Amino acid sequence: MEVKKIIGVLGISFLIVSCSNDVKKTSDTVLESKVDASSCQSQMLENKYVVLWEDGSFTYEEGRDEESFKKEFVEKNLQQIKKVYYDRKIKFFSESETNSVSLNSEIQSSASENAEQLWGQRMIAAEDVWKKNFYGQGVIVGVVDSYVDISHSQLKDQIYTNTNEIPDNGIDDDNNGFIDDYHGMNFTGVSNYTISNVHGTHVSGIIASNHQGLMKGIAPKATLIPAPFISNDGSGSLGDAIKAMNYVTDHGAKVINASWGGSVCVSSLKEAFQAISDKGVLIVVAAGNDGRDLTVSPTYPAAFNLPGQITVGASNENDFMAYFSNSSFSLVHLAAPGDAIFSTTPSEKYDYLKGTSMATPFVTGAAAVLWSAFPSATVAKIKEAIVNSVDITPSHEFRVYSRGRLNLSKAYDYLNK
Ligand SMILES: [Ca+2]
Ligand SMILES: [Ca+2]
Repeated sequence: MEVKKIIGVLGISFLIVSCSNDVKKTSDTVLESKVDASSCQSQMLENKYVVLWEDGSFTYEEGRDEESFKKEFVEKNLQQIKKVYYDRKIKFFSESETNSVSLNSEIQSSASENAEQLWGQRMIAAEDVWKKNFYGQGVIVGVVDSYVDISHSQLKDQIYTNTNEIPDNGIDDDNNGFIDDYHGMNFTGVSNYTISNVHGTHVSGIIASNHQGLMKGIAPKATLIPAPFISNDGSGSLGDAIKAMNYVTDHGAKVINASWGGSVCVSSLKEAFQAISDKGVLIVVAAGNDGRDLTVSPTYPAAFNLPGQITVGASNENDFMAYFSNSSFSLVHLAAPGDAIFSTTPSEKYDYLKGTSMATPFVTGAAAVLWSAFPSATVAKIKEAIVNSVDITPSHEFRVYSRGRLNLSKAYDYLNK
């Protein structure tokens, strides 16, 4: 009887789906419902849209106002358009621990202090895998973030170079659709900038700073593609993020670091993330800093729960969950060091920051190191190794799926057995 009931339900749902195909498409039926949108008004961006096409691809469009966008764009392309979503704001998941410190003042610190400022590297046992000569070499990592100071002496040699492009001539020399994308691509829409936002440079240092200075990146020989989409004032949109993620994936990134999120209203954009994930890239996402359970109150992209996604919470120096870290036994996979994290900042400086923004690049760097050791491993296998080889302290298990904190050495052993 139970089986019959289920079949009956399925039959009805199929019928509903086939009926809905007969509903006449209009610019109003393809545009995201105003009811959904209005409840998320504060995160909605005016006149920016993410368009899902019938063939499964996405594009990003701007309109002068909604009526003209409907008339001039949606109605003209109506047959090819599947759905139009409003773009949404996102935010970073970090805050400053201290004021910026200059290189000179840090040089005066003792060797032991220097060792302890890299407590995260020690705790995840990164050295064990570095000793085996795996440093992330040959692995490309997409830094979808704010601007990266690509001239920082601990980062400059790890920055991706598009040798088919001539920089700063205003021409798309290699015809890939992007002008002057010599060291990555700027998706902020701001062409002249000063690097006043430290976030992208700090995250980059955790992933891949070399070991010839105060900082030791997790994957010091990985290659970074900077794809900034958040400008100095901290504003950025999910649509721009998806554009940047597509760019780094199309240019060979195996891992994308996504130290941002916080959108409660973009579950509809899951399809866009899925499309990027389907290209065979691992997306490592920050859980967020609201101290809440994502199972109860999800934010995105942290809670998308895609097969090719790892969502990361933050742990502290005492190996407890950081007070600010979001958690979830189903949606956050593991914790990684994210409190009082030392790393590179613009203009040859260094700083401590805290946040799941800082925990995420530990996992991103770990994935790059594992891929340099096991180049043919699938995204699923790398994720499995990272999630299943955490350190768990029975007295205070983390409120995450794996119950534990990243251990790079054990993840290596997991793949090496
Ligand atoms: Ca180009
Ligand atoms: Ca050029």
